Amino acid sequence: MGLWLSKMKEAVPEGIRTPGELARFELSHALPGVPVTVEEDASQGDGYRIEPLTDGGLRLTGGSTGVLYGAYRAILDRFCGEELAAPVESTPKYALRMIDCWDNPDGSIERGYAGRSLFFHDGKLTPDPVRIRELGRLLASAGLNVLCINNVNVHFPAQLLLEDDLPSLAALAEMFRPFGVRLMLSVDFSQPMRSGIPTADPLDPAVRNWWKKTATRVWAAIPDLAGFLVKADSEGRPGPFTYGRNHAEGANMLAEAVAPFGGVIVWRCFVYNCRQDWRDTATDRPKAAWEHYAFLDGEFAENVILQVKHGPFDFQVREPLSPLLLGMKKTNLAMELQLAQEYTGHQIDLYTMIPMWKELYEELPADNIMSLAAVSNLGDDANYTGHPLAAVNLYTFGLLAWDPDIDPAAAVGRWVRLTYGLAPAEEQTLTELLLSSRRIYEKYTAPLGLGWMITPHDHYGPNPSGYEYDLWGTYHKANRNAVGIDRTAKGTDFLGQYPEELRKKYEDPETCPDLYLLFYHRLPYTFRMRDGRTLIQRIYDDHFEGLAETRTMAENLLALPFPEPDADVIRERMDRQLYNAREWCDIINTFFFRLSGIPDEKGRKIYD
Ligand code: GCV
Repeated sequence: MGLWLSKMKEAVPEGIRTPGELARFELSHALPGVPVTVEEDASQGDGYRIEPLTDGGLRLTGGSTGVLYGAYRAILDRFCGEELAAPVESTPKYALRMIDCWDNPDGSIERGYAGRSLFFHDGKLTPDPVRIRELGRLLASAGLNVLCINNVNVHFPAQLLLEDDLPSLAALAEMFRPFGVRLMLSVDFSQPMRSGIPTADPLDPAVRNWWKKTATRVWAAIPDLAGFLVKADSEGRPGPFTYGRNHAEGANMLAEAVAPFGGVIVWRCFVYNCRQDWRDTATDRPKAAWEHYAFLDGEFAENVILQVKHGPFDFQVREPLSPLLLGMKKTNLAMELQLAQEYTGHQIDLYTMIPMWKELYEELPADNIMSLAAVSNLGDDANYTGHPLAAVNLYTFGLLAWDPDIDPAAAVGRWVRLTYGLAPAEEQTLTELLLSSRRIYEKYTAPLGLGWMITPHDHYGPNPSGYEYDLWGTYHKANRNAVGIDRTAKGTDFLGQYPEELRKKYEDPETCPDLYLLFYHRLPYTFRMRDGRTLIQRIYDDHFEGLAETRTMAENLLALPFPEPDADVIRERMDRQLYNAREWCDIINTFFFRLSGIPDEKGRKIYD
């Protein structure tokens, strides 16, 4: 077993049925010679307590899944060289710690950068049990407990998972059961129409009945299915709007069908006009989610969770926290993060996310949400995440979902120590490189919160005006004098969706934090920033610095003694990152120089 479980030498055998059995197996093989007693107490759920005993052994108590999390905690602590001096107790902050795979039945993965699907091949759910057991172990050891295996864009034949292919889904659910991982399924809101019902109207009795019968059949096959995940009325997917119904009516209809079985409906809030005319300046895409959902606060059933992307756009390098996560106090919320590096370097460029996640928590009270979800960065590559160092995002996401107070340096440092047997100074170097990687990527790509200067559709590499005259509502409006969109009360008033304290923090360009400046404001290139630099100079400086820092990062990274095959992959990807960083730096600087005609004060090479 590789990744952060590199020291686990024994594969999980077939035949283990429960998390408790697995906990005992893992402890006996990973900590031979350490006497551990394991006591299960169902009332503790995912929680556990580990007590060091005077004979050098451990007493582990916990819920039926808690003992497994406790076992991994004890094992990984020992692997990190941390001896337990006093009892530790732990329960997760969030009950649902979810990974959402965007895998299609043909084996492709939407926004996948680590190979093909681990689950689907040629239209069928045909996972390799050996890899599923490895994956189960990875997820459980990171504290993750819900896995949605199919794309939220439910393309045919994914619908068959609720029909003829249900037995394969049930078999997969069984494979994951010993790991405490429950499956979730993305469903097609219009699926009743496949059975000859002429509508998918959520208030139509035949539709309601179809979902109830379907849920009964599905939960009979998979009694611990976590629920359904739904992308409705978004980017061409079907949904309640077709029938003049709102999203509470749509979600609650499904919620009623799954409630008798303890299922949840995770309903995504990624709804916006993706056919916008670029000439239309009245519509401002970041406002869309709030406009569709805020007025429905309190209207959703108890077993509905609204899953909100962390920012109001779509996983850009820098976006403010989505206002929905602050404004819907009477609704169950999940925050959706994206481990798949769609806009953040395709698992070619280094991009460690936990510093960004912690920034979100500076404005998000942890209790505002009841679940964390992340779009998967997994695939069938031998190392699971394409870039071996991208696995840090999967592991640290698990730690964050367990405890959002986690210290980013400690989380990344733990992953480094578990993954590679490096000397202490090298561990420190790698930890620091990983922690700095997001800021470096941010510097050489779209500046100061602007976003969207990326190659359309593929989303790798620069194309400053690629989306400027497109349909997706993602415009920067750079001209010869100024750039950005005014989102204050004088402009689109997106900022008006926030509580007053945050409005004040961002509304004045003189005091708005630099890194969000062009998210909220339209400013002339000659605008004087607080550090005395002009806006255009800051754009040039950031890009040159980002490129220089990537070069230094490459030197330091490639000097580390990674084992093969990781060393090879890291070298090859770093070459591509260096190329990408140079393209970004030169193209963005050239773009702004050609528009503004303002030269770099430091006389560096920008292309005329
Ligand atoms: C699964 C963005 C991505 C799409 C993704 C969508 C979503 O638009 O580019 O690939 O679709 O977000 O989150 O639903």
